[in-house]
Amino acid sequence: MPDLLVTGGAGFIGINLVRWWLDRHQDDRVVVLDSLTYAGNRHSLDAVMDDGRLEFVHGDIRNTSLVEELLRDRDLDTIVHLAAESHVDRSIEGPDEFIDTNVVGTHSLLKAARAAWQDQDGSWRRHRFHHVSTDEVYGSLGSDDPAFHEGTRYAPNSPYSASKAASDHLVRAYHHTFGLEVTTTNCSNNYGPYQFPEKLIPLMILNILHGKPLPVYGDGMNIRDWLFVDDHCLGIELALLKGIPGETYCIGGNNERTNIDIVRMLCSMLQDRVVGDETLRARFPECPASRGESIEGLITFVTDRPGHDLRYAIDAGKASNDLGYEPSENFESGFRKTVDWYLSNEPWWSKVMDGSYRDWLETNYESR
Ligand code: NAD
Ligand code: TDX
Repeated sequence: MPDLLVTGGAGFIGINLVRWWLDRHQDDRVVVLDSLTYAGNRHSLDAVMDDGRLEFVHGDIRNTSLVEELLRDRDLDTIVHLAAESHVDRSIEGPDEFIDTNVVGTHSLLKAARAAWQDQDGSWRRHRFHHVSTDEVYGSLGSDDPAFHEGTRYAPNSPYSASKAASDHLVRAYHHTFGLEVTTTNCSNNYGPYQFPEKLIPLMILNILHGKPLPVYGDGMNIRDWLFVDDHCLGIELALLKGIPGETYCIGGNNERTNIDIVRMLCSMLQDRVVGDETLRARFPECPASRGESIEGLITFVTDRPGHDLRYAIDAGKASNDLGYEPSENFESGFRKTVDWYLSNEPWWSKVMDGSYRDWLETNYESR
């Protein structure tokens, strides 16, 4: 069975994947490599840290010799590469970090993998490099266009998606030229526990609870295909266990919704929850529902994101046929689980947002 290096394992999808993997693969070890940017939170792994099979390394994927050393010393045969700068709006404000981490960082990781896994005579040890990418590399769909699939032409529109597209091409090139055994998954918008509250769903949940405006970009009619994070973890697991080196797999949730529908759905769900729960009304006095007012009144249409892609949708037919992938979470249940998680985990999001984890880290971890 594989022993994994999970890059970006202290981020949203990484935390969920580490938990998913350790639960289902009793004989495997997992090493998390994460540089703990604003989006990384080592404490999110606390619940699984006692498991002797998990090790956390505070370090950067751009440190090629560190990665090579980890792969050799820990005898790791699989990389699941999640580490990235992941927020589109930040890539518009400042693209440099996206090129450094997503492009240069991925290349650094590929070099380390090759150095550790390829012998002097050119032969390879057993290995797999799995690259986690996004549907955004395919650009934007019109309302009636067929969904993205593995053969869709790349047409990235933001500095974020362009940096992810570049990383996909580097991964492909290392397979084609050097024989590195790679698989890539391109997935749609994830949601679920531990997502940093800058992304649409957690941002809206927390703004609702605190009675802050709900900023909807443009007319709110942009469409995303929402994927519950556990279904994404299943897709990654299947690609690792059954995927063919050199292949890419599109992973989606079969849940296309407009942004305004998502926001209204969260308003309605939390309206019912807060009105019907005295404890929530006491915890969140600034939420309009705590004063008997409508949460929807917080919806505020704001200037659109520059270059805002209209629609993403995934055709996961290949993953379904070749890997047996089927998303299991339906939209309503996934949303309910997510809202429940944020209501039950205030210590997590309040610390993430006020940066107190970061202060703690600076005094407790040496950077590599
Ligand atoms: P995230 O921003 O929540 O987490 C990223 C993690 O990477 C953080 O823990 C951060 O500290 C770490 N990191 C950043 N730079 C690093 C570096 N140089 N070295 C080591 N670690 C570093 O991101 P996420 O939402 O968990 O996304 C994970 C991956 O999945 C990304 O590659 C992203 O492009 C891709 N993806 C995400 C979504 C989504 O909806 N969230 C959808 C499709 C694809
Ligand atoms: O405040 C907001 N208001 C708003 O209307 C925010 C933060 C977002 N939006 C819109 C923009 C998008 O149409 O909601 C949609 C979702 O936005 P994000 O959560 O920022 O996600 P998106 O830009 O679609 O990208 C996400 O999915 C693909 C992830 O952040 C990427 O990492 C992933 O590759």
